[in-house]
Amino acid sequence: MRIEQVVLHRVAMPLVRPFETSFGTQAARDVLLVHVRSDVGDGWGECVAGADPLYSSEYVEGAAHVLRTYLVPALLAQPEVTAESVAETLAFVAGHRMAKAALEAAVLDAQLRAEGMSMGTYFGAEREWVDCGVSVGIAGSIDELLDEVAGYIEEGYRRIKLKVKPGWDLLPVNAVREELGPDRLLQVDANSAYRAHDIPLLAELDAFRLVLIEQPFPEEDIATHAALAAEIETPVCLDESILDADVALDAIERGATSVINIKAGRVGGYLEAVRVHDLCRAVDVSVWCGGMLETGVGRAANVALAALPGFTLPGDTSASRRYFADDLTEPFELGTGEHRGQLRVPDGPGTGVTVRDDLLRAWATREPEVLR
Ligand code: OSB
Ligand code: MG
Repeated sequence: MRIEQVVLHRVAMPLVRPFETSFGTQAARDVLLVHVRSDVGDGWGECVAGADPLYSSEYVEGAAHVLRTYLVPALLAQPEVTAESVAETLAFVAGHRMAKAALEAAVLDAQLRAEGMSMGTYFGAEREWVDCGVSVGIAGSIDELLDEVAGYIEEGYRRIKLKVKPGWDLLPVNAVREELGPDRLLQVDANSAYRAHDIPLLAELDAFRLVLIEQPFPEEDIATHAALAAEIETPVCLDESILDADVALDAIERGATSVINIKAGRVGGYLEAVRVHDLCRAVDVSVWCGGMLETGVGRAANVALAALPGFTLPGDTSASRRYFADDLTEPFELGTGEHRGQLRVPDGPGTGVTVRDDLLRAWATREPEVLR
């Protein structure tokens, strides 16, 4: 295809409840959407960067800046673009994976819509429904946490993930495990909040039969994750550290991770995400689909990715209403009956969802920026 213009949209999406992690509290999402207009039609991609550089070094203003200054001009200069060529064209820019991923996703959406193929089919999806988990923020008290968790179980979620940090770990995890009973899937995510001297404390989590502990230490610190994995029975899972398929293989070989959280934004795009999946599958490492509080645009692509055969654990692929009263697209809703706790993989062309123009306008925080 030939890209005619790229429009950057900025939208404020209030969350149904504030989301607290070890790195901060978020009350709204500052969403950057990339709209590619080409000779074969349009496509949309969502940038998952947060408003502030707290989860990782990327943040939404930085992503918008690198898109308008470097990434979009590089694609506009190409006479012919395919989703498969985007990463190579953008490789001259170091890092900025979330910005690159959003642009690649928009090109892929346009390409697949033109071909009439769904993202699931393109990625190699092998199921029509995916198992859903929910990520539960740090709460004001253990009672509030138990209420929130009970609500999600009632809604059908198949796995609970608790955000933890020093001072909010053993007690809340113990309380939730008691409430859930021994069989429900329970895991924790520390978003890099611990240090090597916390290994003995983290080892106490073994008592709670967790599915995994996600990213206890800083992104760069593969060695301490390997040291923890050697000390505990609970599987160690990496999120922030896994920047691409090569890093994933290295971390696996060093014994730092035995499960991987795959987020397309973090690894620079859905194509690289599929590569991480394929590699993990080849070495028998389970993967699951992470989330970044996506609107329906990013959620649709995540659900398609989560339908690949190596995604053997429920993902952070929650229903739209877990975060938003109204979604930017048709909402994702959990199934019922045998599909309780699952989301259906969209089967329409591209992402299979449509951006609601009325909401895009109503919630816009700036004028759409047209780059050509
Ligand atoms: O570490 O997985 C994470 C949200 C924002 C940034 C990082 C993370 C998260 C979540 C929520 O845990 C995932 C979701 O439900 O979208
Ligand atoms: Mg995480």
